[in-house]
Amino acid sequence: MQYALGLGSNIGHRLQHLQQAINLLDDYPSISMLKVSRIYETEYVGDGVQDQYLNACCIIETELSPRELLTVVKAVEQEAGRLPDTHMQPRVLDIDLLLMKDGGYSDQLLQIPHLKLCDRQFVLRPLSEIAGKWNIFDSQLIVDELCKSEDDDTVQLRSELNLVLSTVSREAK
Ligand code: PH2
Ligand code: MG
Ligand code: MG
Repeated sequence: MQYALGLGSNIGHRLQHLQQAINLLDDYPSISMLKVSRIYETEYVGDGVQDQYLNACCIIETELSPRELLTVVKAVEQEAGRLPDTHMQPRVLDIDLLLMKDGGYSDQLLQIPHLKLCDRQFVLRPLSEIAGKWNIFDSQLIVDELCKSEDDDTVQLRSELNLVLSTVSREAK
């Protein structure tokens, strides 16, 4: 099963936190990191005022169920130094389950597609680079159709920043 994940950070060394997320997920035994987007500097969306985020997306391959994967990403957020109860507050690392390549999932705790995916350009911009043709489950839309790349200066490509995929760990798998 392929999942698209969203990564965000707006505290401290943001790039390092995103890279740590990529490394920890890729190192996880039953997860393979397939694709990583470029990095965007994005204005905070939500109530109140917060510092800007760095946002990126990645695609992983795994046999983990959505709930099992949620447990893993929560552990990765914690390992990167995220404090508990920081929902909608500034955080060191946020990892969201955005989309499944073929399907969706819903229970009381978790919904895929992510409920706010369709109106968040800070997610759609990086996501369209690596999953532009993916279907938004239960709708007729694909990611590219929701992504408004032009004229949105709240989401800026930081082309000088890059997330690295470790070839060593990939070849060993
Ligand atoms: N995440 C949020 C709320 N607002 N804004 C930006 N720019 N980037 C985010 O990752 C983000 C946000 C809740 O998860
Ligand atoms: Mg989030
Ligand atoms: Mg989250």
